[in-house]
Amino acid sequence: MARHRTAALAAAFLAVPLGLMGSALAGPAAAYADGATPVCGTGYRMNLAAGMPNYHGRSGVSVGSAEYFSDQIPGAEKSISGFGTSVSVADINGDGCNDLVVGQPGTSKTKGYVSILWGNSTGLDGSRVTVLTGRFVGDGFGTSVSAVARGDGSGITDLWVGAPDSDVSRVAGGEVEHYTLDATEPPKFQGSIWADVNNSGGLEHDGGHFGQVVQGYPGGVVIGAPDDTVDGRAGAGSIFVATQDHYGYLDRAKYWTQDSPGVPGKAEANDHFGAALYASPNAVIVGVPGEDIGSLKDAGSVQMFVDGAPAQSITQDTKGVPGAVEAGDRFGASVTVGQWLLTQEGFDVAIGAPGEDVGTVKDAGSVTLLTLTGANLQTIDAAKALTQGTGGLGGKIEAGDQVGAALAIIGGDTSAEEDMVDTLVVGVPGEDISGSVDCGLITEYNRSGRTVNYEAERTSKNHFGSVLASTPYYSS
Ligand SMILES: [Ca+2]
Ligand SMILES: [Ca+2]
Ligand SMILES: [Ca+2]
Ligand SMILES: [Ca+2]
Repeated sequence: MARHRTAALAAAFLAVPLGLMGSALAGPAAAYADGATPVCGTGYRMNLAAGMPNYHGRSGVSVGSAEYFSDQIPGAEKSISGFGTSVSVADINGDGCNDLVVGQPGTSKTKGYVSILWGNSTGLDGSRVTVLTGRFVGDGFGTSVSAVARGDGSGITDLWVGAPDSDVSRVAGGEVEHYTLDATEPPKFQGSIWADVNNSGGLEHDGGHFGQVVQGYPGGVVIGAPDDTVDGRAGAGSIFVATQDHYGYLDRAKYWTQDSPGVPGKAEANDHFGAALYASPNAVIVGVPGEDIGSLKDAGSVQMFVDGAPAQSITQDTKGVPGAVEAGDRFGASVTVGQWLLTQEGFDVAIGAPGEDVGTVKDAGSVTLLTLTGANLQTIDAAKALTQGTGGLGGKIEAGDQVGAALAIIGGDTSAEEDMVDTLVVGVPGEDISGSVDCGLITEYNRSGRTVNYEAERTSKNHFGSVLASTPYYSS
């Protein structure tokens, strides 16, 4: 039986009218109207959303050609910033239009919130929002969100919400709240998950921040505690991989660190194993951006898991991987997987290294594409490094751009079958544009060589592109 502690939790649900949504800002709006045929309605798709948690005094999200700010949304919490700290896209109510989940974790003095904005044929529905409220002040509820269709024909979407500063068990030990959603309201709270969920073997540590990162997949969830202490080594990090039973309860959970049997490397202070996650039913990829390699601090690595077992660790020194291991690369700060980014019908992994120096340009950042093959995805069949400028991505190479700080995939047209081509979305939150420092940029890449750039308002320190979410595209 799942170790879900349900009784004490009283999440508040709120559905209120939305009157002011959809007013776009002046200036260059992010417009996602190019490319694939829209999922929902004409001229509109919401396969990509960007969170803007620190948008010159406001906070909001960018979707399609519109931007939505918390102070415009009746029912959203206006007194606190951080709306858009996390975002997730899924068709929650099954009407064919993608819906948007937005986390707003609050501060040490406020509760966190998660808002569900409903999609319709022209954008996001202006008439209602559904709000989930964290239990306690200062628990960081909404720091991470992941909404994923269970994919078993039940019509249920599982929503996982991280509250990594929760003190319920240990100070900032963290927890994850599990909800289920479908075509009816309100969302149903299923339970809280702690570090020792289902006797996984995990321990609850002060400051472990379980739930700082959460990634659902059809039939399960992977939870990162990137600041977890492992054998006294603070910030080494851990992950939990849990599957769901027929009823959706967690029935198996495994706790992994770099000290777990079969995992290469060693758990060391400030590795931050679990700071980035990719999850599918067969493969889990864990970013370890704080991994030191030899004397090179924070060079970074990623750890593969295939069919529930540890597989290879990859660094920039792994044979077949472009580039070289250098201090501060933070390789593995982001990770995702797409189809035909590099190779037809390949398992193509994209790994961000936002601290990569390009030539002498510090922290310009890069993304590494790898096609992995073999039963345990142990063979690197093809590889490519992406940078700005002539390196395949839009924009120029400049210091502090932090290319690859965030990554997302827009799924290609599945009716193309083996010819399906996904699009990689790369966040460049440190991009300077026309004298605006760190206003940020999102750039799309796919193998056709087409690059498309999206900007938000050209205001310094917007860091547009630091938070991304997308969902596979399916042709009708
Ligand atoms: Ca929907
Ligand atoms: Ca390590
Ligand atoms: Ca490097
Ligand atoms: Ca640049």
